[in-house]
Amino acid sequence: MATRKDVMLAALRGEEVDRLQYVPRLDLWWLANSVAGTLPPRYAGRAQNEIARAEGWNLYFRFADDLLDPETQRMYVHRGIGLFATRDVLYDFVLPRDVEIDVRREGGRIRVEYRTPVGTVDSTMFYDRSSQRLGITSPMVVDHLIKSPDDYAAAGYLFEHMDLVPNFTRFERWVRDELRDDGVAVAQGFMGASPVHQIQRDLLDPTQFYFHYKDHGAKVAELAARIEPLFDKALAILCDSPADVVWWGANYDDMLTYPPYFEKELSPWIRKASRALGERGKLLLSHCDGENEGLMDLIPESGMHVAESVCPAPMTRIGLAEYYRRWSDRLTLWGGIPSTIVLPETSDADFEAYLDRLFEAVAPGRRMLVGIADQVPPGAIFSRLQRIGERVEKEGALPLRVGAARPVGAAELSRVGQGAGAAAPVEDARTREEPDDAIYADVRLAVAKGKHVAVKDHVAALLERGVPARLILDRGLIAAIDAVGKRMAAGQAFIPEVLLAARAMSAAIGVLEPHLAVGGEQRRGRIVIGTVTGDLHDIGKNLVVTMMRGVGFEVFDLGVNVPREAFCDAVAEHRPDFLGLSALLTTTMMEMREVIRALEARGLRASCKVIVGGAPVSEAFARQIGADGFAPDAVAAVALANRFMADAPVQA
Ligand code: B1M
Repeated sequence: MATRKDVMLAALRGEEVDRLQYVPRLDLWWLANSVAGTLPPRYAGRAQNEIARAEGWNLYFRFADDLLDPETQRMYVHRGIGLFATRDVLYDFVLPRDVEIDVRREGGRIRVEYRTPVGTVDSTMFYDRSSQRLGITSPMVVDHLIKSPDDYAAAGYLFEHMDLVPNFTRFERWVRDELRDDGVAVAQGFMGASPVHQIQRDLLDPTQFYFHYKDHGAKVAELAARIEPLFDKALAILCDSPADVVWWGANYDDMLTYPPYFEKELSPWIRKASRALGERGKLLLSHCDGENEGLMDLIPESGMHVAESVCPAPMTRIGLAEYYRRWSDRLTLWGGIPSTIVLPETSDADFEAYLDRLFEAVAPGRRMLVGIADQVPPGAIFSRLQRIGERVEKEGALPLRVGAARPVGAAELSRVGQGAGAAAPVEDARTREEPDDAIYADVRLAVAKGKHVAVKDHVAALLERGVPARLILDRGLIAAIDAVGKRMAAGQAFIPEVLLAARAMSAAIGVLEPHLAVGGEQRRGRIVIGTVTGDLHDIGKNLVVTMMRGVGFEVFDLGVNVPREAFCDAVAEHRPDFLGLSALLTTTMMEMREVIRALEARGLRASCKVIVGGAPVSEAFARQIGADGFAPDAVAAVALANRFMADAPVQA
């Protein structure tokens, strides 16, 4: 008789199976609720796969190890350079003998220093009780290995002299003892799909990566070339291994891994790894949990066999029907249920309606595994997980009947809460072309091209010609950054372009600033900003910071995981015009309300406007928690702040 594993594998391979497979991913939910003591009462104290077995669900075993246990921490100690020693890894990595390693722990921080013969590099991870309560299953890197161009040599040495030795024993033991035949064991390859992506994901601060990629492209390429033999070796081991499915690459997103970059730096490696694994009868699975609108053709063209954690509208812009229509002839989709619909914020009726449409959206159902994407969140209503299982059982016989094919999410294509007016073009008198605008052409071009050195010369030249600083700012710099921002909002420009333009803008403002002050110009405003406590996502927040700085705001960036008291202290100290709060998790967005309450309790609420943003945040939510404004993206955040400044009474 076919086991669960046989059927799941067949479904993943795109072979005929008699029904849809339901494979929720429980690790985050399980960890957070075990720690909080809030697992459903009959499952108190039970392991995540025991729960899945008891419910009759297929197992998808990702780890939820106790990372506060020092013994377990050892498996993650080199997480800062992207290496794990967990049971799903099929090799041991052997670090060069002449590299001294120093590990220091302080509070939740683990700092690892690598002293190589050509220099010393270090990275710091963070994991504490609160991370565990949130269900976070791997330590987060908070200080990256490469901090300056000087660090490339030591990083290169480390990777070039490292070795990988096959070790199938712990994987085989894990499969035999824990997973058995109740699901598919996915072996862990690299989280980066290619050496360059590995540098981006693990070795550099995510925002700095784009600057390094532009400014130190040769160094990035050289480091990638030094990492490449390790990737080749890992791939060879994985090809020879007992694994049927290999996880290769994670967290694609059309902003982060924007289309031309994905095509140049990631696709060739995914193609190569898929081909090599495919020839050995294995599947390459990639974690595709991000916004894929701009990657809809590139992902299937990359040759990957399975796109896992596919997270459709309303959490992203693409509905499930479109995903299935455009991808299922070339790869297997796994996911399809956005995690927000199993949360109490979604009504029972909307939850059921989503499931009604799901079966139509993925008809006839081949090459589809139903899962919650990216995974089951801590606050999930357990009975909804069961309900999905029941409906898949009842209605999931294949081939699914093609119904009236009402595409899932068609009405929800726009992201939740894409606020009215907030994304409207930034249009004011300054951006309009004037006949004499030609004199600002060099400044504008330099900003648009991100030339942060050249732009200073162009600004200085205009000042020398006697052009007033205010006009250079308005007609040169701000006009240019507005144009870049609009291109980004229209999907024609990508993160790096915006970051580089904003950096050029900042450099130019440095030259202009003394002249603006002499002219008694009005200051552009001050903002304190941070990602709320429990949330470590900072790429979007950093983009807001860079744009704000770019247009001349004075920014106090408190970083990530910021406690509410720290926000209040900073507001009391800096007296900003705005407090900016960012959150990317449905579990942490409620913390924004707590920050606002804390401001009220300290008598600081009236002193500044509170602006909120982040993927799950919406205009309605902002109103509900008493924020003053919401911006769906960095461009809108600047526009909103500018609007508030224009409305504000002139300061004495
Ligand atoms: Co995470 N992650 N992640 N993650 N991650 C999401 C957010 C998720 C939606 C993925 C999914 O389910 N499809 C999901 C959250 C689900 C939910 O709660 N609804 C998720 C999860 C579950 C997790 C973990 C819990 C996973 C785990 O541990 N098992 C974990 C949580 C860690 C923690 O924070 N406690 C985690 C970890 C990570 C990585 C470390 C791997 C990495 C973060 C790296 C970093 O930030 N330094 C990561 C990434 C990259 C993502 C996705 C793929 C991309 C996020 C991103 O940077 N987008 C994301 C998927 C998604 O969003 N669809 C996902 C690009 C960025 C430019 O956009 O951040 O939206 P965004 O910012 C925009 C706007 O939102 C806005 O402007 C920005 C620029 O235009 N904006 C503001 C943002 N802040 C603003 C503030 C403002 C105004 C506008 O005013 C103040």
